[in-house]
Amino acid sequence: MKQGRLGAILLAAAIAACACGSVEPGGAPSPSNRAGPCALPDPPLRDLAEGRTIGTAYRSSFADGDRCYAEIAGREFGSLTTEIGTMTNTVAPAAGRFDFREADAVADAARRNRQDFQIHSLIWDPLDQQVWGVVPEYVRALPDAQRHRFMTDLVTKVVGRYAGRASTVTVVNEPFDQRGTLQHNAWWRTTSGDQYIVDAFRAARLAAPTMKLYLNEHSAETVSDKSNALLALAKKLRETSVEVVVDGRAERRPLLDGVGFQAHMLGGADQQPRTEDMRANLRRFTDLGLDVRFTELDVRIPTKDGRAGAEDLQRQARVYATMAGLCRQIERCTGLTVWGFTDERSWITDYPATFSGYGSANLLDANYAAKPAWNSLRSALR
Ligand code: 9MR
Repeated sequence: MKQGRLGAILLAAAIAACACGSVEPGGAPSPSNRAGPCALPDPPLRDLAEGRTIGTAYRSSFADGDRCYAEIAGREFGSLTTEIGTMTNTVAPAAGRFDFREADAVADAARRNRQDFQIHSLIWDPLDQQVWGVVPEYVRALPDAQRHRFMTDLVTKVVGRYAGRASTVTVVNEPFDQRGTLQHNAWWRTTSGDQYIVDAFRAARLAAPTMKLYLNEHSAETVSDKSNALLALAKKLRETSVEVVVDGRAERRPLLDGVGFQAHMLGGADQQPRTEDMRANLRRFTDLGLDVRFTELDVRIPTKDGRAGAEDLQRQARVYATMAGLCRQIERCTGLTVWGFTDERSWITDYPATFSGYGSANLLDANYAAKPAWNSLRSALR
């Protein structure tokens, strides 16, 4: 929903009248003051998930002029993840120029709210979404060896900058196609094989030895050709180690700590994978001593003129609860990150052509009111 001038005036009036739990400048949000348009039931979501972090993707530009976005993100979630802040085109928009404003803004918001900070999708080149320009043209134009050097430098710079601030980084995102073949993208072409992945992880480990390093993939929640390939790569990275210095002592650490399963789920009738199938798949990864996490959870459902029906909203609520319940059952599941929390600000509604006939994927509606999914997720975490 785009804000017109009238919308902006109404929003400003709502903010002026808003008595909702306030985020003091430089302070943590107050969960006790929960009246007003940004209110949600007590206790905050982040307090329900014992031993696990329930986080959200975050964009600082969404927070500007939208008090409920900033307030709910700060109050309800235990972690903030850069939605775009650590993408190549955001941090390295032009040759020789780095721009950390967005990533710093997310890190600062997390610090103010006493949240975990996670960085995301460093080495990623989505072949099916080249229009997004995640890998800028000047990077594509580099000869392979120079692009490889650029890649390791980028990882070193970004991970090094947030060492001690970010708990976690998804170093490589979506390396495989659906058949489990490595995508022949701009990063792959630097080594014509999986060596670029090993090199990116090595650079990350050296830049921040104690940061949790994750490999991230979509549509790999159940056993499939793709998740088989992901498992083999995860095993290789887990079995490869590098010498680092931690607390003044030299030690060897494996290149991989965890695997992120994006969990962009579908909530239409008969569209959900069986929980047992997901559990069996995730166990294969935790058996390697790896953590797992749902890193981009959302559940898109059929919509007509942007509206979802009651049955689909209920089914969506069950999918969110299933994913939370599944994570609770798996000891090494560190939690989940929702890929946005309101239908007002969601990549699903931002790109309607990609998900024609689907939408309404988030926990709160476009007015920040709780959908059935919000309540079912809370119940599943208790
Ligand atoms: O949600 C993100 C969207 O706003 C950006 O335009 C896009 C390109 O930077 O990236 C989206 O996030 C993606 C994530 O980083 C990786 N998995 C798929 C997500 C949705 O495309």
